Amino acid sequence: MLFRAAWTRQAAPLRRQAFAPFARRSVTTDAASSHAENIPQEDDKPFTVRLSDESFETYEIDPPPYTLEVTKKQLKQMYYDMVSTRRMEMAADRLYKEKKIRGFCHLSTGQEAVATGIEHAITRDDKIITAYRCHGFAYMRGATVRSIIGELLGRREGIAYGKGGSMHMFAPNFYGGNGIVGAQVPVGAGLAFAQQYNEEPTTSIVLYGDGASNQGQVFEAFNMAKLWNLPVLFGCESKFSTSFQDMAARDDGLTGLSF
Ligand SMILES: Cc1ncc(C[n+]2csc(CCOP(=O)(O)OP(=O)(O)O)c2C)c(N)n1
Ligand SMILES: [Mg+2]
Repeated sequence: MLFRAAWTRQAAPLRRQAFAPFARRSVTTDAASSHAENIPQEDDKPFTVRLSDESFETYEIDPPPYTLEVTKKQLKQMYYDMVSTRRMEMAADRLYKEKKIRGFCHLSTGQEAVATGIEHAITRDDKIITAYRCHGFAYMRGATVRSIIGELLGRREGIAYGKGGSMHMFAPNFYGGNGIVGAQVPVGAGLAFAQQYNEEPTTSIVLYGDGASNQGQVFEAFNMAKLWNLPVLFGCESKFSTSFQDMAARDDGLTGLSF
């Protein structure tokens, strides 16, 4: 009993914040379509990166700025984060194939830029919720690689004490890791509602896959978020080349709202 009480008080294994939150909000794009001139020698001197005109497709909304200020130090940190996430996922891949990870193992190989880019554009006080492909988000929100791999192996050192596995990882201001396709979207709208209700100057980032994008609860969450003007950003992670203009037009047609 004493042992159990001591164990439940054990702090979740989290990384110390690896980087200071950026003062400016920034976006990233692939290297081939972005362009930078007058790159300074110094690591911490900002310079301007110009994104390609094709970086954003929008529907009844202005695109974000096509230029961003960034330093070499920030770009190196982002690269480090993406490579660390990839290596962690490749290690998990190996352990799964060796049958050391049992049950589910949803990897985000190739999607590292999503978790990394989002984390570098928000603050630690903003909230993130996603579906089951969550290892990269847990890592970027502060979980150690050891605690993520430990979770996959069902170990007590895991970020959810070995009880959650691949789909159920949590960290401060990271609300999982959710296994029911689409269910995290209304929960995310609820997080944003709480932020608005408590007058917190923060935003919720709510991610879902293309597989959830036709669900009723997802449209209901969009609808309520717009009606209540909730501080929320919904993001669809699609591995297919679905036209987001088509999706936005469909959402508009169904809900009568423009986003
Ligand atoms: C409500 C519900 N229906 C079905 C499933 C089974 N299921 C697991 S993953 C998946 C596909 C989801 O695709 P997507 O959201 O695009 O995520 P991706 O795997 O492509 O990242 C389905 C249907 C589920 N987990 N929950
Ligand atoms: Mg998908």
